[in-house]
Amino acid sequence: MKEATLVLVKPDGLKKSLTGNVLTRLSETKLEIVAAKIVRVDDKLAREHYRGLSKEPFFEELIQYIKGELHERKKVMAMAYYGGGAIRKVREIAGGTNPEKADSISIRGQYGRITTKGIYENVIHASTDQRDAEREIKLWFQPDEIIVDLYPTKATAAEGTRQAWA
Ligand code: IDP
Ligand code: MG
Repeated sequence: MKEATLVLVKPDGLKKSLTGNVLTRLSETKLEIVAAKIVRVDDKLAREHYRGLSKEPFFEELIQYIKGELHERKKVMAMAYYGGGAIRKVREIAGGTNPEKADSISIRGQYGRITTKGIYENVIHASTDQRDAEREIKLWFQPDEIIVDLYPTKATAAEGTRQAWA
């Protein structure tokens, strides 16, 4: 079954010019990129994206990290990848959460690091399961920014957008 997954190149990945490397590695999956953009992450988006981790001791640092406050460019690249087994395939190439423990040929194993302050700079985000993927893609993208119909939408009168997530 075809499914979609959210991929973020995090601020450390952009600062280190790793976008090309990440895209090349992900092209091994033969999945299709169906949405892509560069985003300046505000506090609301950061907290909503990582809301499941709000009780973790590293939460505030994580919010700072994803907003780009630890890297000079405050930006993230957001993409949706689409195809059979997309979530698992991308997670596999991304590697484990802890970049020091991640498979050494995974993206996180190759390019990630733990800072002296203990922040896991692990280059990319990848959705964990279908529920997370849907929640995250709807958070980062509007329906008309994605070239396939992933989830139900409704018409909207809001200025500038024709469709909203149902
Ligand atoms: P995931 O990104 O592999 O799905 P999550 O547990 O969802 O891992 O955590 C989200 C992000 O929070 C991680 O990618 C990493 O940047 C950060 N993080 C997770 N666990 C730790 C930790 O123990 N210390 C510091 N940062 C962490
Ligand atoms: Mg996660």
